[in-house]
Amino acid sequence: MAVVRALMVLVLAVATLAVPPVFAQQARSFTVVTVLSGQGDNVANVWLPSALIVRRGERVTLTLRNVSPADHGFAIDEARIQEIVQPGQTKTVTFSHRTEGVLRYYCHVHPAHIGGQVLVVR
Ligand SMILES: [Cu+2]
Repeated sequence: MAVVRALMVLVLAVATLAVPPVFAQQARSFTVVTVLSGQGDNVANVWLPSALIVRRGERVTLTLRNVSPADHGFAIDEARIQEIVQPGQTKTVTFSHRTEGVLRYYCHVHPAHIGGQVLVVR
């Protein structure tokens, strides 16, 4: 009986080792919002959050929301994304990036509009 039990434990241990580790999820979603930040002469439009971290190769969905009173752009050159989001509206974009690196996102309508970065990691 002890031999059978030991054999079962051994089989379970081997089976556990044979199961591949759980890899990172294959899709990731974020909501990115453009807001007015600051007061008086120091008001600026900002896309928030200013940094997103994704894994290379995974499918990334960004929901772009514009809660400011003017049209704003959202562009990521490496992902060939260039959208205009109107006030109060939402747009969704998806991309996947195969290599590690930093992708800049920015408003292509207003050079002073503060964007951010997508950090693509292994
Ligand atoms: Cu803008």
